[in-house]
Amino acid sequence: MKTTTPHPIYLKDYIPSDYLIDTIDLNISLDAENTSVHSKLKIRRNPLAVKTGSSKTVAALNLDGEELQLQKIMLSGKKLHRNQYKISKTGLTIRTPPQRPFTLEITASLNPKSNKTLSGLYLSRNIYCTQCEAEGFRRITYSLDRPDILSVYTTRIEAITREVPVLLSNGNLIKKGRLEGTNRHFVIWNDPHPKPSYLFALVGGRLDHVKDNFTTASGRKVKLSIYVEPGKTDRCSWAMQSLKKSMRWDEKRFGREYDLDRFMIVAVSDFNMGAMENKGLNIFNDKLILARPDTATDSDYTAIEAVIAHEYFHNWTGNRITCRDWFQLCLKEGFTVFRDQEFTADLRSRTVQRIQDVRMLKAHQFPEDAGPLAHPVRPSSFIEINNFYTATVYEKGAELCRMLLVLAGKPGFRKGMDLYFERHDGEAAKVEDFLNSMADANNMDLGQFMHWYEQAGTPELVCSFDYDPRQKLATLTINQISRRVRGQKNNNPLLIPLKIGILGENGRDLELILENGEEVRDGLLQITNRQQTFKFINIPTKPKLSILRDFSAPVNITMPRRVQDLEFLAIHDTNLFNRWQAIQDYAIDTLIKLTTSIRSGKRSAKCGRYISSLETVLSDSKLDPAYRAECLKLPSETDIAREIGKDIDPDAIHKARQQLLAMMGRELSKSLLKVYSDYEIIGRYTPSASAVGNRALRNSALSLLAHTQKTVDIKRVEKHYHLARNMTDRTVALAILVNSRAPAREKVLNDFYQSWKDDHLVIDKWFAVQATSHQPDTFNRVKELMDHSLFSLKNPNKVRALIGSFAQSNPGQFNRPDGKGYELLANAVLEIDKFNPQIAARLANSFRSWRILESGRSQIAENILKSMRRKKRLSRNSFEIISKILD
Ligand code: B3K
Ligand code: ZN
Repeated sequence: MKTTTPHPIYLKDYIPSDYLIDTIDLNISLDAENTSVHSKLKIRRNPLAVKTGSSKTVAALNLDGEELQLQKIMLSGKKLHRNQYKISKTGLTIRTPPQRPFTLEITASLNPKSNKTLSGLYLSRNIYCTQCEAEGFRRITYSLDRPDILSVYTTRIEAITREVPVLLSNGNLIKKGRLEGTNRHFVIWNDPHPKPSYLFALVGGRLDHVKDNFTTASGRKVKLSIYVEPGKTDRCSWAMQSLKKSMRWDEKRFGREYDLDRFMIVAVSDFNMGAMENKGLNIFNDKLILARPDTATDSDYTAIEAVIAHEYFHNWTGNRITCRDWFQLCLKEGFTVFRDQEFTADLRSRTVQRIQDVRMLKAHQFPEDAGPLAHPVRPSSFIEINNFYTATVYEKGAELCRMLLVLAGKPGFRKGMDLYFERHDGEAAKVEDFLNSMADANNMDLGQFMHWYEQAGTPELVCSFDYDPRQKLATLTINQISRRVRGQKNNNPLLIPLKIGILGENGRDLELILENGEEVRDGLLQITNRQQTFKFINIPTKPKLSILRDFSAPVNITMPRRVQDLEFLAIHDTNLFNRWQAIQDYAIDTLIKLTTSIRSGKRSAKCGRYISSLETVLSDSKLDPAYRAECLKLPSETDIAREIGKDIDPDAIHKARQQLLAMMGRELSKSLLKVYSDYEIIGRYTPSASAVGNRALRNSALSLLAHTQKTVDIKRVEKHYHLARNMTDRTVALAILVNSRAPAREKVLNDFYQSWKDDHLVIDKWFAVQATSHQPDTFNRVKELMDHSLFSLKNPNKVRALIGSFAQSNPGQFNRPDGKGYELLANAVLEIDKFNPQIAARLANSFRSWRILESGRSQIAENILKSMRRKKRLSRNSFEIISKILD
């Protein structure tokens, strides 16, 4: 908790550590309330340390440590006197350490049971587990808890055998045994790969596991295990399959093999985020491991596959080459997100994956970049690093890697990546190291590209496209505009790869020949200046422009577009991503018009030919069902608000969207009914791409039909719920009914509850579905559910399912004009902040777009935020978010 106003730290102030720790030997005796940790650190002066003062002065050694009870400290075998060190709330200082290498032995104790921050060592449903990234290791023992200190760890753990039969840590198992004459046992693990402290992990508890093997391309045999709570091994097979697919894919696509004898995954239920890539011992939120057709939905299955891949891929991008400092976080996170996106694209559908990634980027990263929390992909300062695990670092970071792929081509990108590993394996690197490898391997100049990492804000390309029939010339003019972001000095034009296509009358792609006769290969233009003009010759008739194909850069396009053009592209664009984009743009255009007419009190609403253009996609059986399902999804209410940009009335947006959905249900009913009956899957459940796609299409048909509110359509949903043979179909039907006033609403909610009340993961779906209901009783329900015996503010999954869903996925109900939604959120944030600042700060993020709301709501939100900021014992995490949101 902060006592004074916390200060930011700056990238420009980075200095190497004065000391290095070559080895860390830990001896940990587990106990719920009094765990003892003995550590032996081999320390030496860092040859790269920046010399300060006279050459005779020896720098003090400042070790990080929090919430630890120091018991004993010895330096090279001798007990240290009280005046030789200083202890504080944040660490331990050895005033004058020896010049020569020395060992430091420290014994300290800690209380895992009372640790509700879920950082450091804690208990999750009686399982001991750790979370060290970013700065949790300092809550386990005193150390140099920074990513550029790489040490070899040997970890001995002991505990009461009956209570804690399984004891795990990173690396290879060296020894295990019983402690004679006691009821205790021990294990010793050694991780031969030097690693930063944030990758340390330990697990202890009563756990079952499933085993498998993997033989790497070069013949190394790896033992794979997934550990779960007793009785849950029947939900691990998808996770295991996903792991093996990831290991093979990384070998094939990027030539990266696994490097230890074991790879272990442990699933725990109290976890601040999705998962953690600790070396050889990944720890996961159990939501992202456990799956059975009756308990997990298609989205759960695909998320499990992607996150297992993500954490596994970190073994190279993150663990083998780690970050020099936390400002370089995108070096491992953006890069690894890019890698997991590519994995899913290779395994499933590339177009559908791109659509989903772009939808996510626009939903989370674009608003972040447009609002008060905007920061560069490589931030230049922060107060609390845990606040910077953001959509910008992750998702925009991934987009930057993707642009490099577009610029260098697939083989070029691979060459760059290989060079990066050749140069930096085993090191703590910087963004520059990555870019230099890419540039050198491809003989490219990426100087201008570096600005992408340093400048916040989504660039805008203001475009115009003209045609001169006499000269058969099409002219594309592009103005690159960057928003001024507060506190940011530089605002340079960026290097933007812009993929385009020009379509002729018949919808076919025309050759792109520039005035000088040069052909534009793959439709790729490079934008480098503030203004650029491209003239294309031999264009026989008035063409249509398909711009930013495959979303080749994370930018906004502004250009006058007639609905006829959108309609044309929605039906004809040969680039399927852009065809989807045109459908989205057409929908947004329609929804904005509907919203405006609702606000101005007009009754009749029209939606032009948007619905008939959808019909052509819906009934085209040559198109992948998963793709068609994506096209049928309307932009969310938050997407519409983002496009409108100011003076937002969430009620009007909600009504407009509901109106359009009802129109779609009515006008498309014939095709929807056909889809519903054609795409029923009879056989066994599988989460394969095609089965997931078929279910998605069929379920969106079910949902659109239900928007008509006709009894027959609602009855169909009830039947769908009761006949469902998997959780995907069941939750889709449940959500439709909970969103309706159908008499069956309470009955199915109760049925679901009775069936799953003993399953903490499935019951989260029950919380979430109620929190996202559009019905006006939602606020009261959420309030009531917060007191439900199965709800707990201490469990992050519960908080996300109920409060997170309400605040982030239900704008209509959360933004109640009376401000009660805001109050509920503020109280929850303040309560959670007392014991878990990371989760509290994340939740506080939900307020970030308050300024774009209409004045009544924004005034209430502002007052509430101000009163939150005034609270005395606010954590550094929440303080940073709330004060930036208000600035
Ligand atoms: N590296 C972790 C995230 C750690 C978050 C710390 N607050 C999971 C991941 O991105 O792979
Ligand atoms: Zn990651």
